[in-house]
Amino acid sequence: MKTEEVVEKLKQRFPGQPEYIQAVTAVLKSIEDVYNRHPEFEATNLIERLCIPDRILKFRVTWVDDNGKVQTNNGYRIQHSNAIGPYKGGLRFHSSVNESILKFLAFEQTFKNSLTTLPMGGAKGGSDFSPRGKSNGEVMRFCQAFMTELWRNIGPDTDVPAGDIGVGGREVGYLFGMYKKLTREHTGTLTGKGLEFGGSLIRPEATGYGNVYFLKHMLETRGIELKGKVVCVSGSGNVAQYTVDKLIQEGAKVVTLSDSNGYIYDPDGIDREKLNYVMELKNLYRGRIKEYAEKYGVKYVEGARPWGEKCDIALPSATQNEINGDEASTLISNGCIAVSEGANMPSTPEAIKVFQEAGILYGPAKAANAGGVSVSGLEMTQNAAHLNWSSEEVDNKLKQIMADIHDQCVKYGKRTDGTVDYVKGANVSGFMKVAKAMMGQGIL
Ligand code: NDP
Ligand code: 2IT
Repeated sequence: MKTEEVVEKLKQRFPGQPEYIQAVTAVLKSIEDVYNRHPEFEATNLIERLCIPDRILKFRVTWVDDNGKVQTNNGYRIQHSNAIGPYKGGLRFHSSVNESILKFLAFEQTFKNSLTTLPMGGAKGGSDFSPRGKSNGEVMRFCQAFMTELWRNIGPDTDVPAGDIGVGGREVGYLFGMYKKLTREHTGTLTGKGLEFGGSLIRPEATGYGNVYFLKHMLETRGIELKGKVVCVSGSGNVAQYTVDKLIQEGAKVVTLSDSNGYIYDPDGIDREKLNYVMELKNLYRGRIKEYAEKYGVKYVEGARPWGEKCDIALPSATQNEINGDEASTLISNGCIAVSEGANMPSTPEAIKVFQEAGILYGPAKAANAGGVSVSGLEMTQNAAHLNWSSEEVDNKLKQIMADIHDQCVKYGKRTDGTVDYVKGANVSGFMKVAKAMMGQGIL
């Protein structure tokens, strides 16, 4: 297998899908050596079977807005691979959603889920509908309409959707409600549910907490403490909020947050009271991060990302390709020693190159943000067993999973000089399990 040849063929077969090609290229580059040591993989064209999703569902979602106008959106579910378990992955509701973005996310999810040590395949879905600026009623009607199409294709042992950008507890609740009504079954077919109807404690916190646990393991390899470090976080949604929460507990100082309009810089650090304000602002009033700057009298920069601010650690937690090569260079020249990805594919290939050449600690998304889907897996287990675990129990399992993921990265990514290539480690480890599972099940 030659990465360039495989990628060229995929580009021609699937034109106009840059994010998908970007994600595939990055993974193939790091697994090429290992793949070519297994001729049995090539003999079954494992690489194409791995890169091309099992199935793409695309449907129209029709709903009525508050003015009585009939609206339509595109709905999707990409079932990438169920080699190691039922399809599993989030739903994204955002105006930018298209097939390329969901294909990259479903592809990445397959390797991420493999890394979690839990039996989950990979999937992603969503819509170009954005909940931003919509009323509760509109969001509910949209979710219900979306589910009237999706429900036949999912199930607790078939495909288990969850949240992602634009899909939080509110949306999962409405989606689950309609699923339950259509199937007349109360099963764990979505994760991220409310605590009263099958949700797991610690699921809202899991991605942000998990990223900080992973970061701490990376820092430990160099004997560096998190306490007292200055951190730039981007985004201000679910992942960003609980990243800040854990960083406050750890005694680090978070100086930035952002949304798609701009970022705030708070030199005194975001403390518990300010974080509570952000959570209320974003989750209850669905306001803009600019309002933080007005309330606390700090700097707000419209239309920019926070990477120009001086920090020791950067935790991108908003969206794909949010750190480019120039921004990565600025981070390095400002003294940044670690980047750990809460968002999926937030660093461009140029940015990753800059981080790796600088020799800083760089934790790629599929390892660093795997805590979210891991606790989703734990939610599935609790639902299947009809029981609930305590916060402490779930958090301890999450800590163990993040430690195991770090161990796998070290095992497969250790360089001859003793440092760890986390990109290679995560990709090779995730890939090997999926590849072996595929080989064991025949040509499908
Ligand atoms: P939310 O919808 O809760 O928050 C997303 C945040 O990112 C918002 O602040 C949003 O700003 C900002 N954002 C979204 N799109 C853009 C954009 N194009 N440019 C700049 N800012 C943007 O989503 P999550 O916190 O759940 O997800 C954040 C990231 O983490 C995503 O990459 C997601 O795939 C990833 N992730 C999420 C997991 C989870 O469990 N939720 C698990 C693993 C990864 P605005 O309000 O202006 O749109
Ligand atoms: O990208 C991700 O891992 C998620 N959005 C979470 C998926 C899940 O099934 O919990």
